Amino acid sequence: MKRILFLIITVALVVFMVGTGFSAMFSDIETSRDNTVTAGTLDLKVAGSDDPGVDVPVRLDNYAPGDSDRRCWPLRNAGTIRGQPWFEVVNLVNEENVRYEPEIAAGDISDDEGELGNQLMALWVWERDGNEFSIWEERPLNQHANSSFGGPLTDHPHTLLPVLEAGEEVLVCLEIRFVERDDNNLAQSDRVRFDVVFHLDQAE
Ligand SMILES: [Ca+2]
Ligand SMILES: [Ca+2]
Ligand SMILES: [Ca+2]
Repeated sequence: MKRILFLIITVALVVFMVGTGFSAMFSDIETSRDNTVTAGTLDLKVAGSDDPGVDVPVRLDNYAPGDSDRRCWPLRNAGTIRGQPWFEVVNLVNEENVRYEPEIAAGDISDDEGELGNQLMALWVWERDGNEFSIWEERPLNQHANSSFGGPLTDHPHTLLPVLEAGEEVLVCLEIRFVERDDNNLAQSDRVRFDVVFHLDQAE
C-alpha cells in the first residue's frame, strides 16, 4: 500500500514539474537596472537671500501725513518642486519714542505706546508680469499684526499667492499710506516695527 502511494506521489511530482517550467522551451529575460528615488528640494529665496541675510525693504523715515510708498519682496522658489508661498506679519510694536510737545497737546497720554500704527493704512498686493492683485483690503497697519496671508489655510486667504514652479518668482508688496486726520499729531516721532515671515510649502 505504501509503495503504491509512493509511486502515485512521484508521478504527480513529475507531471507538476514538467507543467511548471522545468522543461527546456524558449524563454527570454530583461532587467531594468538602477531604479532610484531621489528627494526634490523646496528652497525659498527672498530677494535672492536666506536668513539671516534677508533684506529689509521697509525703512520709511520722516514719514508724514499724505505720504504713500510701496516696498516689495521678490519671492523665488529656488528648489526643484512646486511650492505655495504665504506670509505672516508678526512682532508688530508701536514705539512712542519721545512724547513731543505737539503730541502732548493733542492728548497723547501714553508713554509706552505709540499711535502711528493706527494712522498708517496698509495694503498687501502681489505682482507678476505687470499685473497686480490685492491680497487683503487696505486696513490700519495695526490690524495686520499676527495675521497670515496668501495661502489656502491662512487668516486671509481671499487671494492666494500663485503656486511657484521650480525657478519661478513673485513680487509681494506692501503699500503704506499715512492718512491725514485730525489726530495726526498724536503720532509725531512714533515708530512702528514689524517682521514679515515668508513661507513656501510643498504644493500639489
Ligand atoms: Ca532658503
Ligand atoms: Ca502714546
Ligand atoms: Ca505718540
